[in-house]
Amino acid sequence: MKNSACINSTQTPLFAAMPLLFGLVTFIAAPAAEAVTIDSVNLIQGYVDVNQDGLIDGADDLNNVIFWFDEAAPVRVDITNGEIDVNEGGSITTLDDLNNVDLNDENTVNGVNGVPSKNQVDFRDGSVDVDEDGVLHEIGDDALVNVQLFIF
Ligand SMILES: [Ca+2]
Ligand SMILES: [Ca+2]
Ligand SMILES: [Ca+2]
Repeated sequence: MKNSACINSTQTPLFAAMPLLFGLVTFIAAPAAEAVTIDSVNLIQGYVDVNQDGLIDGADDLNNVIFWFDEAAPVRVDITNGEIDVNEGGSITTLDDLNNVDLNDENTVNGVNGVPSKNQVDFRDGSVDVDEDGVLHEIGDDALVNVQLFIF
């Protein structure tokens, strides 16, 4: 008796939720081919904190990120464990360099939150040299908040 009562009580909400489920399936399936999403990340000591939890670890992965560099050409890269695999070779090496990458972030500017600002940075050995001084992993100088990434 107790079991059948449980089944009945779960069946009713499931039927009620069917139109919502079909709607979700349609929403997810339709735009997949041409979807372009924007993800907001933080840069910490030259590493990419993809999930913005303040830690750089195995959760900080993001594939098929598009960066523009030299204000002209786009390049597609992967982010793995917070480092940038520029040549998408599957590992981070000294070949993962890119000069004059254009980043847009919504950092605080003159005390106003959420103001988009443009930053030109270099990628060196898979890390982001935000102030382009050739010194990697600096605590203050190689950091940015709310960098907008384009994912294709
Ligand atoms: Ca993280
Ligand atoms: Ca690589
Ligand atoms: Ca630096």
